[in-house]
Amino acid sequence: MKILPGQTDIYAITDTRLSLGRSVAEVAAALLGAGVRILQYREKKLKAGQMLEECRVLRRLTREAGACFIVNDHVDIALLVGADGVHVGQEDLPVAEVRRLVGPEMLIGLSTHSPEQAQAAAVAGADYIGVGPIFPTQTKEDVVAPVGFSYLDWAAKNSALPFVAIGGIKEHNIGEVARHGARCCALVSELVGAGDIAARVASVRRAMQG
Ligand code: 3NM
Repeated sequence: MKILPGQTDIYAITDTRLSLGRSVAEVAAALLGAGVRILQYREKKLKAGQMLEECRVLRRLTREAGACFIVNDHVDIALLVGADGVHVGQEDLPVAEVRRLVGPEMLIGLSTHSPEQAQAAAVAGADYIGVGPIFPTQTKEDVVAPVGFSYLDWAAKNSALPFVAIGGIKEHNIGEVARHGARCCALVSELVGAGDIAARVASVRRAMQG
């Protein structure tokens, strides 16, 4: 089901390496059971065949939960499993070319790190953007320097597209991110690395509101 950042508060992203030995299916089921409505599959170190199998499972789980399923980077896998969207970075296939492959319906998300990139994303036809990294993060390799709140403040005022704040967002700082205008936050390690994922989703949500 297509759901955009801004229509929901939490955007969860998988990373099996941070999941305390649990499978991606187990983690996804816990996140969806806790009411997460956008789930992105992001596994950087696996072979395409294994990614396809895992994405088939996550597609079924997200469909049953009425959630939105996004695949990171791999347009081919997104198409094969009938994902709701694909998310790309600045150095992946350009958004306009991804659009030619996926057609008009599939959501395209683009990671951006500056106002210039946000404006270009809108021109290129992205449906939403990532705004980050807000804080330092260990989760993404080759990540750019944190943009702090300056780019987030710009996005909150000026972004033509729905946006999701990302990068180092935790229960203890998400309230501040929300106060800077983020209506949707993406979290990786804080959610998939929690012993009790349902409890963590609930406490993160409370912290975001309050
Ligand atoms: N993209 P965590 S930061 C996947 O700035 C990703 O575009 C980023 O992981 C960006 O919540 C990031 O564990 C990693 O810090 C976020």
